[in-house]
Amino acid sequence: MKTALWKNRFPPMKAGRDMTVSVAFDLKPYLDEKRALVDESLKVYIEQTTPGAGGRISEAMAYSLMAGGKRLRPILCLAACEAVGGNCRLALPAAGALEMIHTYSLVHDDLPAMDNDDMRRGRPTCHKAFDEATAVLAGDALLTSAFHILSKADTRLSPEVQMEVLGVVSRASGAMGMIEGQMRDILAEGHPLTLDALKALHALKTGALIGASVESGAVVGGASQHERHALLTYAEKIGLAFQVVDDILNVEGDPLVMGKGVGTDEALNKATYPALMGLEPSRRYAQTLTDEAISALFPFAEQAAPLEALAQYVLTRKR
Ligand code: GRG
Repeated sequence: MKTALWKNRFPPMKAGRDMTVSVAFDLKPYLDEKRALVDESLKVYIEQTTPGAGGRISEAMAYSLMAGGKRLRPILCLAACEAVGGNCRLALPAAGALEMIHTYSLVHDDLPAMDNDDMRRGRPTCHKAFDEATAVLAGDALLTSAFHILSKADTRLSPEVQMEVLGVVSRASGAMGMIEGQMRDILAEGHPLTLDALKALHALKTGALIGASVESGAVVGGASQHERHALLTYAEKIGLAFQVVDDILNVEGDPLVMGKGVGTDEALNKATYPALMGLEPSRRYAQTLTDEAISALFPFAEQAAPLEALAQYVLTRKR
């Protein structure tokens, strides 16, 4: 992985005249360290939330959860916590819960009633490896286990902070966020969408959970309102960039690297950024969104180096 170069910006003056002090930030060891932390916690959370359950349901949950996802949402959560000066270990329950919710959405999205996909994270989808009923239940269990983890009393955090995180995550994953986005996506099938409608759909479908990842980390880290607002702007921009890149990868990505099929959007005649704007304008748009996300990190100086590198990662990812 390339070394991300973080620039300590002074307030922007005129274009091309911003003073910078460069600090090298190597994202790969950071990602490796945080992924290991998240994976370790997730194994514990599955065990904690499935005692008494039959082996099949915890097996199906673990099958999808431990299948090698990028862990982008939990790592954003930990990085946001650190950007505001918090201890990222305190954000691990929120980070794990967000990955469980994300994985549930993938398991359900892959079902025949939705996208009917055979491959996910480089292996057969949950309903292919088990069966449809088990996949429905495994998704349900991942979602409810996530809230179980969030609701466990944690003496290291105040009850107010825990309640705030519960509110942030439940809003983003429910009918005010991801579910409404998915509903709009389904309703849009066979209907042309305007670019604004597409952006609004994605702000809900994928943006809401990415926003909640950053926001919950910020809350655990003790962010001020000003810091929380700046981080929400960052999250909004990278959430949209994530989706634009996802659409581009669906056109020109390598299915072997991505662990899932490509060309599916065009086959289904789906509204996507490349379809509505063209491929090259979509690339430029993703770059602009990334630049805007990074600008929003200005108040955090060096502490936001991982968030800046993560924004670049979202832009340049190949899977
Ligand atoms: C509640 C059923 C339901 C769906 C919610 C998020 C979502 C809507 C559906 C997921 C399907 C999908 C392919 C969405 C497009 C963008 C996306 C979320 C891709 C997968 O996220 P990555 O790339 O995946 O972070 P990994 O596997 O790395 O975690």
